[in-house]
Amino acid sequence: MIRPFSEPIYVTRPLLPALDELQARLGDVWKTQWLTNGGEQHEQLERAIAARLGVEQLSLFNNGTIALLIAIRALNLRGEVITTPFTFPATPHVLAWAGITPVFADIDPVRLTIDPAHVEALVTPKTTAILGVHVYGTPCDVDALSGIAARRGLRVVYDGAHAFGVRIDGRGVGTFGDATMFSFHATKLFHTAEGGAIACADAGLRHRIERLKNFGIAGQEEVEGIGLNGKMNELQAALGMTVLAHVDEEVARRRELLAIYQQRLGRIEGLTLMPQLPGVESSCQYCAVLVDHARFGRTRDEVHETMKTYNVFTRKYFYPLCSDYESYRDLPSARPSCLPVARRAASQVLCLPLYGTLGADTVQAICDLLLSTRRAS
Ligand code: T4K
Repeated sequence: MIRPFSEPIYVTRPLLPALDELQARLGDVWKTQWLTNGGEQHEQLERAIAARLGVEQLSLFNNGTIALLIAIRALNLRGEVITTPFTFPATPHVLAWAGITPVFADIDPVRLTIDPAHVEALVTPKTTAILGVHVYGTPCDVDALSGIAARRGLRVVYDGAHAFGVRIDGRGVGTFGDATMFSFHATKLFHTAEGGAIACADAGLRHRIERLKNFGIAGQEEVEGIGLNGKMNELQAALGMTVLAHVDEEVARRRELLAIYQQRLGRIEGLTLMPQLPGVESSCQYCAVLVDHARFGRTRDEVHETMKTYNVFTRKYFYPLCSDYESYRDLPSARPSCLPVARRAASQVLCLPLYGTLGADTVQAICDLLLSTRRAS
């Protein structure tokens, strides 16, 4: 018999190093009396993350959303940008905040990322860029997207909120396209409670990004461009340095747990786990499973609700589709008939609990519970 868990099990929990490790770093911050505007912790973290991600230029931010907003501004994107509806609201919202119309393209049925086969037909004279999302850390088809961009004279920007540490054939995912955003929110593999970064290859772009994230200030008596405040502070950076020291252990634990999910659920009729693409090193950010009602015997929503009654809080990342939000649903590209693959994914997806402190036994019990939902009447 399956019993409810005594404590709630969430989709994720933040990596929290021992408090004294953080205290030691905070002691250093206190000594400097320097709390923000690019202090020592910030500098250390920026260097450490650039090295870790294998990117040339990296700029830290107070969160991923502002980072993406600033990158879009620094690239001077306008008009229309082709993006995916299968994402967190931040992705289309930054476009809309920048006065850009998001144009939704359908997604690839395996990767669940923007489908290059649908992108080209959506290009118009107003299109300035493609904004892909590496959903759950599965990279977009970066080669196909850069091919389209080169042919049509477009920029490519990636929302890599889930893709910390992802590599494609050994190359950091942040080296593809013109710029890539990473999120360091508490729910991410690597985090600074709230935080983010933009990676890019072009030093000139980095310079514009740095300026725009600090109000456009070029000197004490000079302001260039209409900037915002996107700075990461020293407390966030100190937390980041402490967390970074433990990311490898966290990834190793998550890999073990993902292997259990794979072994227990990988061959079950009606369940599809996200693919491990050849040559791709994963971020182990989420454990997403697609539940096919006809073949599994239960809908995704039934599984979600049943698991909740056992104290397991799975999440429907990403339902509803962004194209169904009130702000976007009247756009021509938001028509449901244009986005059949994304609609199916949004109706089937469930993110299962995945974090380093989740025990292997708990994952086994979560699998027992999920599989038992088939038999429950
Ligand atoms: N692009 C994409 C593709 C994204 O997924 C995101 C963010 C962004 C852009 C924007 O990046 P940021 O501006 O956030 O840097 C969470 C996160 O808040 C959000 O960052 C993330 N994606 C999204 C996928 O998940 P919610 O509304 O689901 O969070 P919440 O508060 O329900 O947390 C989920 C679970 O995590 C909780 O049930 C328990 C656990 N949790 C959460 C927090 C905040 C903790 O254990 N401790 C915590 O401190 O959005």
